Amino acid sequence: MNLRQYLSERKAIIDESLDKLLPYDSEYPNIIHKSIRYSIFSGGKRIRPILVMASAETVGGSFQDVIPIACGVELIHTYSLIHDDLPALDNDNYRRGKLTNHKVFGEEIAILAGDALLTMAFEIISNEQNKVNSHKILQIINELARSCGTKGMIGGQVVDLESEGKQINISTLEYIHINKTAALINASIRAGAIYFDASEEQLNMLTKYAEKLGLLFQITDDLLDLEGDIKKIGKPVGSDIKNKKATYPRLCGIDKTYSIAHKLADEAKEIAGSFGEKGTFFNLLPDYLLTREF
Ligand code: GRG
Repeated sequence: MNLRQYLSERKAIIDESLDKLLPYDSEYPNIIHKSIRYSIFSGGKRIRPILVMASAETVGGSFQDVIPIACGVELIHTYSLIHDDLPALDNDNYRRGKLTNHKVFGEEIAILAGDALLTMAFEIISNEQNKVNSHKILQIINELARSCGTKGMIGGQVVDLESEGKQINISTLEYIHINKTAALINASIRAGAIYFDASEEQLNMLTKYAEKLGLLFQITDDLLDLEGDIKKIGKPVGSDIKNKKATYPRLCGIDKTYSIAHKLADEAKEIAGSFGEKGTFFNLLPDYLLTREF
């Protein structure tokens, strides 16, 4: 498998599906649809939706069937980015190489665009009820909702905020990463598998994999914020330092952070190995994350 080609083909499928699912700029009230489309089509990697599709295939399903769930996950992710960039939170001017949503549309519209994306995600996913057993869709909605709530992304974000400028220990840092970043990644991976009736054993393995991958993803994000190339990551480096964020490099130093990241990647690959041929993408992804430039 050529991973870069695979990622770019899958991203194109998601981009096309999002384009079909979202209201056009021309639809009334135009400003909110412009704002939503501005952030959705600003060049995200689509990692989470790709994970939904890949996990469906890992348990023997077809990726086409989970595209609406995959798109829903990207809407949730984009909502979190728009809100995270707001002046009340990170107050960032750039994201994915473009001005942040509130810089273009104003804070009021940016807040509403985030709210709309979160609710539209569940509207789109619940539309799928006709296709499969509604019990599965309900379980997916339940897990996704949990992953974005106070026991997931929001919980992680709150502890992240409370930790700014403070000396925290490694278990608090892990709590932040596991909830702020890994929870949605975990729910994405589980969603694709749940849709295709994965066994308890398969789900347990995928969950263990997702936990490693989610932490690895955030650690590589922290490293990019410190050492990345502004042109490639699309936003100024050093924003974690500016916002006095708790990160692995700040707590453990760069060398130790790299060794933690490599250990997580090895553990994730070992788990992916148990899926055999069908787990090829999951097997290649950790090393790709270790060397990613954006
Ligand atoms: C709901 C306000 C609010 C916040 C929740 C998820 C989150 C917490 C904030 C978003 C900012 C952030 C640094 C999140 C950590 C997860 C992460 C590494 C996001 C970037 O994800 P990528 O690299 O982004 O997949 P692209 O641009 O490729 O979609």
